[in-house]
Amino acid sequence: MTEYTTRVLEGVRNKNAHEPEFLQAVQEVISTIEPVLSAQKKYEENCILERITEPERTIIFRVPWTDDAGRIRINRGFRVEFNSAIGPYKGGLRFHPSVNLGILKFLGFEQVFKNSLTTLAMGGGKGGSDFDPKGKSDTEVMRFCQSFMTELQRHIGADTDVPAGDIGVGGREIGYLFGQYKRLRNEFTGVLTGKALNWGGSLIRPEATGYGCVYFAQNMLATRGDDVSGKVCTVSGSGNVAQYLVEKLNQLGAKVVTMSDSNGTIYDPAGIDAEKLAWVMELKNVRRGRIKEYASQFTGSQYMEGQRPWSIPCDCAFPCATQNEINGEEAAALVKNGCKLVAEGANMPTDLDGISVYLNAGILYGPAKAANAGGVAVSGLEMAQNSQRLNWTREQVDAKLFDIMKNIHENAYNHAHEYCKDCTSDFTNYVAGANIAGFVKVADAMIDQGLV
Ligand code: NDP
Ligand code: 2IT
Repeated sequence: MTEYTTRVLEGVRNKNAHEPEFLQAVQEVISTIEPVLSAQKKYEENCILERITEPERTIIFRVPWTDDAGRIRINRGFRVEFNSAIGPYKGGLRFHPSVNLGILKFLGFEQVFKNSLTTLAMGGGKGGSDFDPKGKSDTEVMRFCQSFMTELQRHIGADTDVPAGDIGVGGREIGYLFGQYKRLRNEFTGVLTGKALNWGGSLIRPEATGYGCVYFAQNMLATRGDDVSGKVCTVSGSGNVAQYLVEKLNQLGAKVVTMSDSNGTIYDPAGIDAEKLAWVMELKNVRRGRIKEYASQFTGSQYMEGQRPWSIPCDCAFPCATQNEINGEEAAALVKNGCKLVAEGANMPTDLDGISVYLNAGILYGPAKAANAGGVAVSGLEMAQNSQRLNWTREQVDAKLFDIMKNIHENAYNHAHEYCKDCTSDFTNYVAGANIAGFVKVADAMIDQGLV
């Protein structure tokens, strides 16, 4: 660490001591972009690190609603508008009981660099609530969303801040949120992404994060003359990202042997093929059931209560559930069992120890802000279609997503090889490459726009 980065990190730690996930995300970025900070003094002279680690604006609000029994419930709502140097704030909303300011600041901070990598004009933001949609009726979810949007609407807009989905926020929630925005503002605009196709959504948006993550993995494998066909893959999660990631892996001839939820993991050595995946989609999206039921449905599979998938031997691992779901020991187990690639569909699923394990082992490691950027990239394409009042075809959007992921890989690869001493003809430090590439674009825009 240099004097500058040590000082900034110390300051961030002092100011945000009670936000461990935010500190983790900041430490990962600051410790890897040092080569560019040393080469280009303008960033230090303009106090870019001090500024980029402070959200431009944080909104915290009360969300009152009534449940089906008529009882009054109160949740806390948030929107962290982190950085608008390269475009309107853009990023998802998370509804989960674990949500707090520190978690949304980590997600908003990551989003700044991720959105920069997409090549589209989007700043970074994130929001959500400690509301738990599990076990709630549709009408309860609707009343909650309406109350949440009643406050949020005064802070967002198609050219200001454009939220989308994340954990616990899918098509149903985006629908209720959009309906309330339109009612209060009397405007039909692209203020949210992830909309349904019949009222302004984009084809491929639901698929985009999962598909994009597999495209990124393919690009990494290609640097070693390899591809995913025939690979045994472990996947965590069974939500939006995991489902479409499994779909794409199946299409490309890989075999996926695990999926999970917050209660446990199912292991199916025969592979979760297209037919079984269709059953999982119905289970999770329509019946809103638990992954445990898979083991009773499909013989030869087993349910591992309270366990994550990382002890199962695989060639490639795709964490698609949540932050810090792979620690140092689990990363070491993956490597020991022969895993050659980790591509992150979730945000910050590997902790700092786990990342060191991957880098020391020299495996192909695609960090979240590069590997899962396909979701927000297609959100950017949804915004473009809304502005044009036109809809592109499935093939057009998928081709653009494919090119964007190729571009992100190339950009991260080139920045890694330009700046990082540990890169060789056979090893690329994509963590540093993605962080540096994402940082430079935002930092230069901040300098251009003066001290704001
Ligand atoms: P969903 O709500 O659709 O699915 C989340 C999945 O992760 C569920 O299987 C859920 O299990 C599991 N999960 C959630 N929290 C935990 C936890 N604390 N421990 C273990 N498992 C958990 O969300 P998404 O698929 O949209 O999001 C998954 C990840 O991908 C998140 O990290 C998100 O930030 C990231 N991401 C999402 C994008 C998108 O476009 N949706 C874009 C880029 C990243 P359960 O049902 O038990 O809660
Ligand atoms: O983490 C993410 O990139 C998302 N949840 C998607 C954000 C978006 O605006 O589509």
